[in-house]
Amino acid sequence: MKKFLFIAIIAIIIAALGVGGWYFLLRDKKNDINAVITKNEKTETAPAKPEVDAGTLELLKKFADDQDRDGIKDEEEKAQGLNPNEFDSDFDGLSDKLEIEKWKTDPLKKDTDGDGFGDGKEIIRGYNPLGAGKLEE
Ligand SMILES: [Ca+2]
Ligand SMILES: [Ca+2]
Ligand SMILES: [Ca+2]
Repeated sequence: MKKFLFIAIIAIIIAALGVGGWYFLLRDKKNDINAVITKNEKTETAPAKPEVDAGTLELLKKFADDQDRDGIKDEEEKAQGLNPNEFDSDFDGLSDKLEIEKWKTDPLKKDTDGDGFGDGKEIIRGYNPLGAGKLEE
């Protein structure tokens, strides 16, 4: 009777080890699958490393204080009542900088001389945006 009990206990221990081993094996496999899934997800969702080349960096630095990139700094545009986010504040087809420096037209007036034709239109057609007549060649 004692011998039988001993064998029974041994059998239970072996069975327990077997189940435990099976459990661990399964758990490891599950972990492996999870690891693969996580790995795949990581590769798929990993944000691309932003690659900013030297030229772009230089531009970003150059225009850091010039949102509309028209060559006039934001501060200066605000001081002059211009739109720092719009390189052509009056939408006449000429950039603020061109109007101020080249054509001497009003960057806030679409039609500086008030003749009914916008500054940009006049210049394209060869007319003087500051008054009567054609542009001097
Ligand atoms: Ca600007
Ligand atoms: Ca303009
Ligand atoms: Ca005009």
